[in-house]
Amino acid sequence: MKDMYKNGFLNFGESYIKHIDGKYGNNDNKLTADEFVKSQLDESIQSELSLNEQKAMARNIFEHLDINNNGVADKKEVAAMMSMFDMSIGHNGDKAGKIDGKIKAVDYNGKALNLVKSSTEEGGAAMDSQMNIMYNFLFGNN
Ligand SMILES: [Ca+2]
Ligand SMILES: [Ca+2]
Repeated sequence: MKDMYKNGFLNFGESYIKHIDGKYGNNDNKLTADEFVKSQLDESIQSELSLNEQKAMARNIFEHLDINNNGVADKKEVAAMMSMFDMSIGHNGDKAGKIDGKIKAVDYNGKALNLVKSSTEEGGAAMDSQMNIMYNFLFGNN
């Protein structure tokens, strides 16, 4: 069960990075902050925000996404964030087997921004700790 869940999100993370890096980046299979920000500006639907606000928000999301702070989001980090959102909307992993084909990077991008939109300093800290919990749950401590 846990492996199916984990692999579903890992596959998603891999295709997410491929999609974003291929469309907005240099196609080296590494997702940087700049590439992520570009994708968010293009694919998100937060039109009521100014461009600078959207950029700042996307950068903020990336900082949470990049758990080990190496400047690159890898598939495990994307998997941890995706599973965190999955938990928060109450799927509890029962749809893990289907997640790969059914959720597109575009949907995920919109969702990510919506969830972070109202976040405060405490919201950001809570997100970091949730990300760490999910990461450790899926991949252990290393
Ligand atoms: Ca890249
Ligand atoms: Ca990283």
